[in-house]
Formats: sequence, C-alpha cells, structure tokens
Amino acid sequence: MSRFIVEDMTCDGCVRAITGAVRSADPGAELHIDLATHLVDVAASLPDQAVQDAIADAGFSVRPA
Ligand SMILES: [Cu+2]
Repeated sequence: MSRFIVEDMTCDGCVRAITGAVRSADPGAELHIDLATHLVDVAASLPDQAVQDAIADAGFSVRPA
C-alpha cells in the first residue's frame, strides 16, 4: 500500500474524483481516503508514480506522505 497526501482534497466530490482517477488507471485499485487528514492510501498494481500522476492529472496537489 502507498500513502499520499492531497492537501487540496476538501470534500466528497474530491474523494470521488480521486477514486475515479486512480481506478481509471487501475480498475482494481483499493483506496482508503481520510478527508480530515488529507491522506489517501492506495493499494494498486501500479507504480507509486503512476498513482501520483493520475491524482495530479485530476487537478490535485499530491505528494508522497
Ligand atoms: Cu472537493
């Protein structure tokens, strides 16, 4: 599992956008997202950089946590 922090994730719409972006890259990806801490945990069959790029391409500021 990989952990990222997405500071500008603020609502359920952001959660859906991030989930959709990662699952479009890996339909089997599992995400656990905590809005309060801005943490996004991802279990995916993708390199961390690909997950990070998918989240960034959806318009978010993301970095490894
Ligand atoms: Cu939002």
